[in-house]
Parts: sequence; C-alpha cells; structure tokens
Amino acid sequence: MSEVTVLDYGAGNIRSLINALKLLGYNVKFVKDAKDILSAERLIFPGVGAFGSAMALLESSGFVEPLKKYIQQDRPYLGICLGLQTLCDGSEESPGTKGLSVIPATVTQFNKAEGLAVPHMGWNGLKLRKESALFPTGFSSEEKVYFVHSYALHSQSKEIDEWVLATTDYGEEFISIVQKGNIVATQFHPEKSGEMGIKIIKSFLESFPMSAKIASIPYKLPDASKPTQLGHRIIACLDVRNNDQGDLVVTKGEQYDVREQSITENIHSVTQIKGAVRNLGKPVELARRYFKEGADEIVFLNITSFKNCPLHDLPMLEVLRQASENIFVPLTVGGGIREILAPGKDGDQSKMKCYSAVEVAAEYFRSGADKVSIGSDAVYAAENFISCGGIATGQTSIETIAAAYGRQAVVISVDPKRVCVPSREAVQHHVIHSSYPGPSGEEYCWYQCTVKGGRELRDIGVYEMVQACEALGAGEIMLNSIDRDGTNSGYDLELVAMVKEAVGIPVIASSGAGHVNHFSDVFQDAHADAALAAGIFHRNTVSINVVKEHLLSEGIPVRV
Ligand code: 1PR
Repeated sequence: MSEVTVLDYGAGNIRSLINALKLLGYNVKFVKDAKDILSAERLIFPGVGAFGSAMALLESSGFVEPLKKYIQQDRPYLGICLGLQTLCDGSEESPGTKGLSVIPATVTQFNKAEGLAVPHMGWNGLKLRKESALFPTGFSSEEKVYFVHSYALHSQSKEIDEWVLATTDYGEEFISIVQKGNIVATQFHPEKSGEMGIKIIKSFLESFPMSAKIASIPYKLPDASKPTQLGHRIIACLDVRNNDQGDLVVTKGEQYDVREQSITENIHSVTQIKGAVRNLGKPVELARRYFKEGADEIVFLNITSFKNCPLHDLPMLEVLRQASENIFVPLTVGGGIREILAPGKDGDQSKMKCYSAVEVAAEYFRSGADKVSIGSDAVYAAENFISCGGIATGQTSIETIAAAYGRQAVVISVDPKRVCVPSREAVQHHVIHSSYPGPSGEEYCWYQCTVKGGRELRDIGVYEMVQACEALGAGEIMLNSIDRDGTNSGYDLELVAMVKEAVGIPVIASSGAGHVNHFSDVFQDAHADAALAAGIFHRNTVSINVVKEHLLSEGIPVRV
C-alpha cells in the first residue's frame, strides 16, 4: 500500500482528509517529528484555524525549517487552506508573524465593502490559468469546490503570478490554487468538495512527483474574464434524539414539538394526546442519502442532552465518525456545545468532571465535525457582552472555540419567537415594521431569543444577539424560527432580511421550507447565504436535486 504523510497540528477536523486518503487506498503516516517531514514521499498539510497560531505551533514543534527544506527540494507537497497561506511571508490576520516565505507575498483580508458576507463560505468555481497534472481533463465552469476563509492571496507581483494555477472571484479575484513544480496548495478544501475534491487529491497522489509527460497534457483553458460565482448553499438538517425505546433517530417537530399528536373530542372537552417521538429514519443513512442528492452541507442537531453520559461516549460522536467515512461535504454538529459536567473516561457516575466548551467541541471536531453550532450558550454570552457594555471576557464558548479552531468553525443557532407590538417604542429591542399584522392588528414585531430548545424566553432580541455573537467571533448564523418550524409555510423572510442587515457574516435561513419557491424567495427577497431544510427532505416531498434545478431555472447560482 502506498504511503502519504500528513502534517496534523491538531487544530481541526482532519478526519475527512484521512478518510479520503484511505478511500483512495493510501496508508496515512502522521508527522511526529522533523525527521518524518524530511523522509516523506508526499506531504499533505491541511491547515485550519488562524495564521498566527498555526505558525506558532509549527515553530514550537520544530517543523518550520524541515518544511522549508522539503519544499525547496521540490518534493510533492499539498497545502490545504492555511497550508497555502503559510507558504507566504505573512498575513494581515496575524501581523508580525512570519510565514514560511516560500511565496513572496502577504495574505490579505477580503474587502467587505460590497456587502459581501465574510468569511467567504461555500462552493465556488475555479479559473485554471495553466495546464496542470492536478486537473488532467481541466475544470468546467459548472463545477465548484468548497471554500471557507476570511483571508486570501491576491495577485501582487510578477513573482507571485508565476505561482498561480487557478483564481476564483468573490467580490474581487483571488488566487485559489498555487503550483510550482511539485509544490501545490489550494485555498479551498478538496476533502470537503465532494467527488471533485476526491479527484483532485487522487491526481496529486498519482501524478506527483510529476513526470514531464503527465505535466504537459494540453486542454482548453476557461475564459478567465468570466467571473466565478459563489453558489447558494442548500443544507439538510437532521434533528437527532433518542426515542422512547432508546434508539437514536432523526426526528422532526412542528414548532419544536417532536411528538405525534392526536386529538380526541367529546361533547364536554377536546383532549390533546401526545404520542411517540416522530421517527423519520437513521441519522447516518439519511445523511448519506442527502450527500448523494447534492446537499452542500449537513447539520446534525443533538436535541436532547444525554445526561450523565461520558463525554467520549456521546452518541452523536459515533454518528459523526460513521458519516465522515464517506460524506465529503462540511458537517456541522450542534446541541450541548457548552461547558458540561460529565463522568470521566471510566464512566464512573460518582466522579463527575467539568469539561470546557472547547474540550467538548474538540471531541466533535476529532470525530469528523467541521463546525459546531452553539444555541443557548450563545444567548447567555450575548446577554453578558451587552450588559458589560460590549466588553468581551475571552472566556465564552464562542471566543474560546473561535480562538482555537477559527471563527469559520463557530455557527450560532438562533431559536427566535416573533412578538407582535403596536409601535416601535413599545419595547427596548430592535423592532421592525411587518407586512403581517399581529392578532390585534399590531403592525410591528420584534424577535425574542429563547434557550433550551425554545422552552425558555429571554429578554434579548435576535438583532442585538447576532451582533453581539459576531463581535465575539462567530463565523456564521443559523437562523431558525420556532413559529415557522415544520409548518411548510415558507421561511420568515422579514426575520432573515433583518438578520442579514444586522451582521456581515453568512446567514443560513432555516425553518418553514415546504415548496421549491420558498428557497428562491429566501435567496432573492431576503438575501440569505444558505437555506436549510429538514421536513421537506425527510418526507421526500422534494429532493435536493429538484430544489437546485428550480434555483438554476431562476438564475440563482448553485453547485450541481
Ligand atoms: O442550546 O446549544 O444545546 O442547542 C440546541 C440545538 O437544538 C439548537 O440548535 C436548537 O435549534 C435545536 N433544538 C432544540 N430543540 C429542538 C426541537 O425541535 N425540539 N431543533 C431543536 C430545532 C430546528 C431546525 C429545523 C428547522 C427546519 N430544530 O433544526 O431543522 O426548523 O425544519 P423544517 O425545514 O422542517 O421547517 P444548545
């Protein structure tokens, strides 16, 4: 079995990469010391997190000089994301930190001027600028790969241009692949880019070090003047919990109530009887189906807390491990991302241990999650941030996880309830004028945050909460609606538009999708960056492919 060496410095999910390499028939060797770098036949460096912390970890492990030497010798190197950026002299992300200085350039931040959501998150195209063994048959304008980053390498000089293999457009043009000889690095994540990503990794493994013959296959390069487009993401969401028999099932609620209901009536009364937890299938099976149908991302939400369960045995960890074996799109996990008390590794219930939010998140990242979503804990963090006059403590789950894994790994799951009011002055919170009057004809409304799966209302509005979370370091907002959840009546467009106006990070609209038009509406009218749905897919009302065909027919770019 051929071998490939992976430089893992423990800053994120590399399980998908390892699974991809295994799928391609390679044995993975991890770098333990500098010798492993110098003796590698092919080296992959999947960087995640922040530029400064990545370089600090490389320095403290004594990897900087061996890496430079390996690269100078033109031996096969594949850098991914930060594995591209660290090749440069430095980055605006971490001023003063020196990179590997292989490429004479500084990585710069995206220009947020044009109202672009940053991080640049999702599926975008590539414009190949030259032929490469990495793309033996080229790259068509319909194909897309998965990006997630706030900083990028831009063309700055002739010396950099020699490195450019492909560029991508997001407001401005940036360099998405560099290659010189056997040194290759991608700003996107091939291990998260579905079948196309697997093909790219395969080409690197099979064609590098390059022979002259492979390196010079001619094909037609795309029209570089036509900008690539970021696709609007379609995300499938699986709410997971134990049913009454103790099996882990995907369930789906209506306004967050996940139990079957029946109503009995007699002349004296109407009685509502709560039945079993709705069972819509097995988490891993459903997730695989959605990957095959073209889901751009998959979210797993742990909607019951598994009390007294040792951290390492949380049922969702095994779901992630299995899902990441053959699902090569980003996976998000939510529910219970906070400081927890749980039995230690031996499971002894009498010895409870306190695990920080970062430790909990780390367990999920190691098991295959790319992002974690924080619900209740984000509301508490926002409340504290606002009550302290906008001063961050550095201690919240949002801050600690973003510092360790990068802001792109922190999603905020918001569970709002719409509250109708007669005027803008009626409450202290951000109020909007609504086209849907309340029960007493109220023309205004605000959106109230809730915690504990919608069971407890808090005195904070969604507008203020998402702004506080962005300031604390969140990378994305997953915007549910308790009123619309499971109703098939369409997304709450006023809510989505309000949150898009409040923040500059991407916003995922969630709750209420029941028809293909609801997806086009939320992109065209409320400018969501992604649309998440559950029931419509679980019940096979419409498949993800059909949603995407509809969006394309409306001129909305998506990955097909
Ligand atoms: O507070 O950090 O432990 O996180 C709890 C997480 O669990 C939150 O993300 C919260 O939204 C979620 N959650 C808790 N209880 C429920 C429930 O349903 N009883 N699910 C729940 C929330 C909403 C979406 C759903 C969309 C789309 N479910 O996940 O998938 O509304 O549904 P639709 O397309 O069928 O309308 P913490």
